[in-house]
Amino acid sequence: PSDRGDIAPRSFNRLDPRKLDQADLAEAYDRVRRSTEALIESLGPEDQNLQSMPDASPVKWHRAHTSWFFETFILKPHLPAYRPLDPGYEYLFNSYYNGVGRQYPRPRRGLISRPDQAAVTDYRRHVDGAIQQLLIQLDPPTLRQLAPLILLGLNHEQQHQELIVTDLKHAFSFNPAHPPCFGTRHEPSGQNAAFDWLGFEGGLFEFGHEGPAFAFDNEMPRHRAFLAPFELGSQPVSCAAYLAFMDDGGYERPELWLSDGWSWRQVEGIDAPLYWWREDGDWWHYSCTGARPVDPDSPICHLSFYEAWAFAEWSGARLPSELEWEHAVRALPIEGHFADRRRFHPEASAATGLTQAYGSVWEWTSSAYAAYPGFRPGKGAVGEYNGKFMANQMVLRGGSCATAAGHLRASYRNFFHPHQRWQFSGLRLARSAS
Ligand code: AVJ
Ligand code: FE
Repeated sequence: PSDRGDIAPRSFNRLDPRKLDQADLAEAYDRVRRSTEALIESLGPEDQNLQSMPDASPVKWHRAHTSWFFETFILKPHLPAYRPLDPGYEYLFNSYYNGVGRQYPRPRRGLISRPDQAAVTDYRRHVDGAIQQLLIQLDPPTLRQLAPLILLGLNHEQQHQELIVTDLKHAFSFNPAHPPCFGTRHEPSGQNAAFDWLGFEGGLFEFGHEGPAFAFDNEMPRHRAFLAPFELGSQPVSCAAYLAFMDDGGYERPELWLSDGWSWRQVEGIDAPLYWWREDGDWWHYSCTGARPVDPDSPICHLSFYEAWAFAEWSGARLPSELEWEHAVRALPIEGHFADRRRFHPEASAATGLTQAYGSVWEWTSSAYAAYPGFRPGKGAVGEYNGKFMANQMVLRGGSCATAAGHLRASYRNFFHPHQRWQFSGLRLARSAS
């Protein structure tokens, strides 16, 4: 299957970018770009233009914007002979980089029928050709300098692969026929091992990314922090546990909720996870493979931070801090249920110990998304990538069933606003050791 490009390369994110030669970079680039196209292979032009809410973007826009990223940050500054395919794309496909210029308003991206799907495919090919040309032309020292930026472009594309899945799932959920959007197989999920509490000793530990391999700037600098002894749930919270919270009036009891969460629940009329509905007394949900009965053993997902927090409160526990999470998973291999399994829905796991830390569902933490001590965003427009979002969002850890394999690591910090729940977001319980 590797010739279809649908298995994401695992290695380039684990190596020192300065040790990647021209052929390594060309291969990594080619495989990541082709894996985007393999993901959307079965989608038609109408599918690719849907935008269901201001937070989400059309598939077609994601395909163009990821190309724009390479064009803006690599081709225009570093390939003198580069000619943009269309000068208007600079404005149209700029997401949020004020240092590059003004941007077409995000909530109206679904109104752009032209460039059409075929024109966006041409744009991707144009950029791909120019990148491959740049890789051939540059001398090895210049290539070594550019390699971190190329890896940023590839990791950016992997992030947008996940957004393609979550954004189109959101759009398709409005279709009363519940057509499948992604995922080639649906299998019964099996049973979980028994839930367990796992203990961790406290102490002074190091956090954040270390070493030469790729990481985003928000995972640095590496720094020390103190943890009190704590315990973590052995597995992500299951649908069965969440149903018990719902049956116990979890959505009707303000004492379980944060004030902002309770207001959000009331204003939005929230009484179940996103994509859930009741049919003849049973809970169903829209999954990427279509309408399914809720499976009690699979991890709960599509929760907001507010719902995760209320559930933890109801359980007599709490959410882990992002540093507790990082410390607990540090020694684990980076394996799990990622997008390469093409299931696009979390499943039960019979494994014991600390399970499903990576993949399956993003885990909300109690940590506000903020700069690590000494953090400085990079210079220039590309410095807007992560740093300027460090207010009013919460950190999620571990990746999901829609994250590209090879994209994650222990120090990886995802972030969303506390009310947002269209990502594959769930939780794992924590408690302070007595
Ligand atoms: C880290 C997932 C919150 O969705 O804006 C995409 C990823 N950054 N392009 C986002 C991202 C730049 C980012 N999240
Ligand atoms: Fe982006």
